[in-house]
Amino acid sequence: MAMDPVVVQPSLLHSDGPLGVRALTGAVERRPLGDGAWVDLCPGFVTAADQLFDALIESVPWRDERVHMYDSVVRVPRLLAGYAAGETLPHAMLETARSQLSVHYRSELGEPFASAGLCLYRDGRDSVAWHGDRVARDSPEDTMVAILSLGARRPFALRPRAGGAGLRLQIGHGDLLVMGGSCQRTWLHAIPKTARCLGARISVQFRPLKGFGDRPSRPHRADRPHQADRADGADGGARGDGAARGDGGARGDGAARDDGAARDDRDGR
Ligand SMILES: O=C(O)CCC(=O)C(=O)O
Repeated sequence: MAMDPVVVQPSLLHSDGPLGVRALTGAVERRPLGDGAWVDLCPGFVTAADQLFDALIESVPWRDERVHMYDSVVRVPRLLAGYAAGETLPHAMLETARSQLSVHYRSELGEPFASAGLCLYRDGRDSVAWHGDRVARDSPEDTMVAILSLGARRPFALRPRAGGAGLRLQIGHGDLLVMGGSCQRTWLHAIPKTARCLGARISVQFRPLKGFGDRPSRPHRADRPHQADRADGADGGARGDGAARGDGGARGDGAARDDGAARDDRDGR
């Protein structure tokens, strides 16, 4: 598809050496979230991530989607692509990353990662609203979603579904974040809009069959007009945008609070 030029901030991206993935053993930090949910973080999982970012921007058939919402049609505020279980991924490196993740998490997850969903956030106006991933949020089983982040650093916001303080993790170029345990059932996550972020970000979400089936995730009901399609940053971004409070620094700043966001609706379930 014809796509508007995507802004990249090369000076902010650091990725040396050959394109590859680092070993996960000993490199992953787990943060228990409560209610049986956790996140794992592995900064710099992908090496030479610039190459992968550029290749994905060029080669992925990004879709600009619209969703029907009540009596209107709403633009999904990010571009999407999806690869069902068994489909060839758009870059060999993603196959390598998925295999490595499958090996590392096999004993805990009990099965490999299967599908891959991709999001392209063209700039800080693109976002994903608060949600737990479709299907898994209603499943009694624990599961995992492994997310590779490429390009601009964006806050990854999490908050308990039942209410209470959330946290923001700064996820940068080449970083890996894995949501596990009950996270899709008991916690919500979002990529808030931000006025600070000028560059593009790609996320690659690997999901197992357990809790998801073989299809990559699709747009969420949470992507409704007041929540997601206002390009003025006046929704979730402005309410709980850590960047507006200057938390654009070190990754993994789990201490950054998200109290404003806790006032948000329990959207789109
Ligand atoms: O871009 C991300 O890191 C999160 C994407 C996400 O939550 C989703 O597509 O369900």
